[in-house]
Amino acid sequence: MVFGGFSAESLRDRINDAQAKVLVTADGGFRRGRVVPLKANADEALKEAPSVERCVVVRRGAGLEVPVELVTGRDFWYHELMETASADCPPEAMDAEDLLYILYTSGTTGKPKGVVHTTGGYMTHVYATTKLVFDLKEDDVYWCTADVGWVTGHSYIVYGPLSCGATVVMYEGAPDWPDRGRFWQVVEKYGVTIFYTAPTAIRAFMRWGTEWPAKYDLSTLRLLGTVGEPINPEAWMWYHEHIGGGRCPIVDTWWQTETGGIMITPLPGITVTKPGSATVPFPGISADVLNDKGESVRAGYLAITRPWPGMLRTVYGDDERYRNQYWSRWPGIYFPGDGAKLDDDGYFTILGRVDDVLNVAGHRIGTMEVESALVDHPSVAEAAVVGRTDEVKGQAIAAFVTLKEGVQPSEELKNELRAHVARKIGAIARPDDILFAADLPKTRSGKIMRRLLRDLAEGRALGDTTTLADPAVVARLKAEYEAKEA
Ligand code: 7RM
Repeated sequence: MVFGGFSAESLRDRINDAQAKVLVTADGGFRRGRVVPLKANADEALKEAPSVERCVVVRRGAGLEVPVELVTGRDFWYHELMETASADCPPEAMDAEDLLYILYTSGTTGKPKGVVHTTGGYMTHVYATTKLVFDLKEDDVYWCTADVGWVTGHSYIVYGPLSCGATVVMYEGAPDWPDRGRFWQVVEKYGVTIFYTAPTAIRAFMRWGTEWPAKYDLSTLRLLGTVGEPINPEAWMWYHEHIGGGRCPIVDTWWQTETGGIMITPLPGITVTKPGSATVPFPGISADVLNDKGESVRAGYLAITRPWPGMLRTVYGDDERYRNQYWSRWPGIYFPGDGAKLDDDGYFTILGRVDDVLNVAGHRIGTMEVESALVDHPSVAEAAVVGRTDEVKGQAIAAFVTLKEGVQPSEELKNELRAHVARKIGAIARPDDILFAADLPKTRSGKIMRRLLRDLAEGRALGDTTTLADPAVVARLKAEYEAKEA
């Protein structure tokens, strides 16, 4: 499964890594009143994805007019195949450890990791967590606003709720189209009782003002959830009051593509919540906060100390990367890549990534992926990408770029580079800030000092600069960055 907003190149790379034989896509989809040409995008990817033998195209339906080219012998309309298919389709018996799906997620290198989930453990995990974390009952109407292309959609729109037999709202589109009341209109229309979304969305709703939710009847809601990034207490309180009417518990759920399902979360009616804390591990999950030596501490790295049913089984085709990335910091203990605090009550507060992975509006993006896309442009010599705090998105992408000899910096070039990244990866990775730099701050061994670039992007005082090869470089950059802000 690949997120529909990814570029043709991202799709192609994922197909090639997985050596997929069949691609299922649609003619198009809708977003903000526009048509997204999914099949045309897939065609672009298929030009360099020779493993694909067949492509099945779902007709999205009424109102969608998008030209589609079918390659004879390779491409088939789904509805035509179904006309002649037998109605009798016995389910295939699977081994618990058979591969269920591969989902790509960003890591610390330029190459996304193919996270492997299997049939038995994953489904057990998402079934149990959907039922207990969302306190799912027969007459609930459950809505998770994620896109099915991400893990939240896989686990908590598709596999979890459907294995529970839940009534699920699936929504295709944006939260502000045709207007900013869209989500609340949907809640009212379908009588949604359980609502699960991301903090970045809540912060956008806060900006848009309370008049939007106030227009609709939200009294059917009884439980709210968040996922994807830390939720600041202010957003938590706003969500509680203006969406939950002060009566709905909020479950702040911490987990990852790799964990398959929810790991740290309150249980409604059982766990006393604290705004900003994901609270305690789900029953059966063992978590701790450790330092480099593997000692329990109050602030350090989040660690999962025992295996769990939904854990990833490997990185597809790369067992070595799997071992190195997740199991090598401490023997036998899983390292998720997040920092965390633990308080006297055993409550966890997740502090965010401790590696070169950004979390932009709840989407995981590797700084190296964006850097690779930038240096792929003919005008770019070198690029360094860091995250900076953004009030709504959590993090924004700041890129420091040095240009090749003879290339002049300009506004047009900035826009071209932004568009280039969107074309290479997808619109979610488009840099917010681009700063042309004469040079990047490096250590004497030539490593780019991202720490200093982060300080610059955040407008903070610069940390220790004594290991720099040339301290003048960063002083110049600081002046340039401040000039840009002014
Ligand atoms: C489900 C999902 C995983 C990363 C993870 C964290 C961050 C997710 C929370 C959170 C604080 C939360 N999968 N994260 N949930 N941080 N509180 N409740 O998001 O693979 O795309 O991202 O997201 O940094 O490592 S993901």
